[in-house]
Amino acid sequence: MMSKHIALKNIRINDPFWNDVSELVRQEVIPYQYEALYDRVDGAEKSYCIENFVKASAVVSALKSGEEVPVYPVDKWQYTDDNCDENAFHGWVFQDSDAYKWLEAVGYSLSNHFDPELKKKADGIIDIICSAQLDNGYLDTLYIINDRSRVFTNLRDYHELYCFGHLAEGAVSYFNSTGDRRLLDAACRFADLICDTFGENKKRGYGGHEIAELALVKLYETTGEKKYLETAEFFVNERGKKPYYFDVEQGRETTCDAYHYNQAHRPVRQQKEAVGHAVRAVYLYSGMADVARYCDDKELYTSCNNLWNNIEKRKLYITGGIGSTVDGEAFTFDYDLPNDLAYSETCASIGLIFFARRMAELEVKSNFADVAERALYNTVLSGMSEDGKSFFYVNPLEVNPEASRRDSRKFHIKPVRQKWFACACCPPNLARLISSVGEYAFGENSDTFFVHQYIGADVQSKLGEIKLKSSYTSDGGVKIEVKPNSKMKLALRIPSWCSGYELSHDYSLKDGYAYVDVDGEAVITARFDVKPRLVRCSNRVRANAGKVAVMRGPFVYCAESVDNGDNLQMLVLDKTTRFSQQGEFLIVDGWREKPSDELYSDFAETEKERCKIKLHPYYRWGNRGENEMQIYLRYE
Ligand code: FUB
Ligand code: ZN
Repeated sequence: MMSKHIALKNIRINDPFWNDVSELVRQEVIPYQYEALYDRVDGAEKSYCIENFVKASAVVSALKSGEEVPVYPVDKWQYTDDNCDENAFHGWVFQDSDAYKWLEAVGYSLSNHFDPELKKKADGIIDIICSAQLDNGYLDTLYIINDRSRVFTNLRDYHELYCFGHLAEGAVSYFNSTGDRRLLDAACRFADLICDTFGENKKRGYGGHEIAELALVKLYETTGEKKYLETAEFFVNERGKKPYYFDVEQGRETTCDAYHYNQAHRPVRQQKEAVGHAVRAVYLYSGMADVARYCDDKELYTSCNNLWNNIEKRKLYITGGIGSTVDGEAFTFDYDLPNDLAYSETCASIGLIFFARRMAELEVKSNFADVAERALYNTVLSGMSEDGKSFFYVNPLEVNPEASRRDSRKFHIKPVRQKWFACACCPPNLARLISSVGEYAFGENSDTFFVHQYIGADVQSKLGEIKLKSSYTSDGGVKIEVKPNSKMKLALRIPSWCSGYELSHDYSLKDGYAYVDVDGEAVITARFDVKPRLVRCSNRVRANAGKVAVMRGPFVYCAESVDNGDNLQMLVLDKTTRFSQQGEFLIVDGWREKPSDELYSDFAETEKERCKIKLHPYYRWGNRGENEMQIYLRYE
């Protein structure tokens, strides 16, 4: 059964938990990131983002007036003050995308809460971006500033199609909330150039970092222009064919299987296992699901399902994180989920939520929204500090600050959130996801309104008015007032973690949703049992053998040394424990082993003493200074 999410302009979020988070994004994160785009944040790594657009705009003016424009190299991933001319492009090759993601977040935020000052700032950035676009529609500051003759010559490594994707997503968001077409027109002009450049009997390329696929579909949805969908379909279908385009563009022969990192090792319809760079993967799979939907492509849908199942059943951290290794920021192999080496990039969980929504729209089954919930309430939220001023890129499940400092295999594991990153993909991604969280919560089709996430909101559905009040995150309670236009169904997801629930009305269960018939105005209440529980991980996951995790509702909990002392590995949880709650903490009984300094000795039971173990929601960890953290604990 197909469905579609509800457009943000028809949703007013009104939720005790999410109001706080989205206000933090609106009042702290968005203004902070605006300053970061202009490199005005003390102590933060420089982004050069707006600076590049300004330089590109100067190049465009110079070209228009027939002036000679210098050429600089286009052979680096990161251009720094040390390795390039001061007038050349600076930053990472995908630096433009930070501005686009920020604009996308602003678009969503304005549709929830109109703020003329913020709109003025966004309009200023849009002016600069539009002035940096070449006459033929091309818009990527690296090549505009450094070398116009080299555009689209290295699709594998350089991110022109990726930056285009973010431009298009930002433009659609901004247009939908403000009606302002300028950025949308710029995105369409770039899209037109891309459609003219790539396809059958044209360049047979596709992006090394996917996203153009899903972005072209968004442009198609917004403008109705069929060629955008056709080019998205072309990118999806062309990917991984031999000879590999990434070899062709380098003038090399294809001699063996390669490009797993880019999910281009074989045609996507033959891919069953999620491989390579995790963010790229889930962005691609999201685009595949979009194309499967609009082209009614059953075979492609089967591939999406296979890839989804591989992630959900074999490669997903309990926190909704994906990507088990820093090496290529990538998936590894089935059941390989190390806690202390995890990559689990914030962007990857965000991309997983994109994929989940598209899968749920193709076929409403609760496992999609279950996974989205896992990612949302754990890895995504942990990506941002409580004051909205610092961020995690990597979201490990176990941290020892000394290891992060001294073991190069763990240098990517930061024990405290960072102010900003030169490669700042995650913070603006977080801002756009949180500002549009309503789009992931609800769906509709011709006769059913779906509640995927229990986020309090007033929703104008085409089926009627829905007012959802939620205390889901604290006591599992939900109240839904429905004013239907005519007979309809309300479908409520039964969270997979929930062993007991009550619903005020009769219902029938299908694929994890409770369907309630609504005929006339109704108030439906539900309560999901959110009592804390112990969660077991498959014993195929080596890192977690003999250990257990604690969850309450959608939240994963962790131990931090600030509450439990150092050496969290010496804690042992009493599996018969009764949990008690102390504010945001859960208290459980357990033992603390006495340290034993002798490296090896004859076996004897380890001495231990009774203790209370204090657990904190994972998403809030690391907000009280540098300290150890551990999700999985041993138990007896
Ligand atoms: O390559 C662009 C972005 O930078 C990726 O999505 C992230 O993983 C980071 O590598
Ligand atoms: Zn990221």
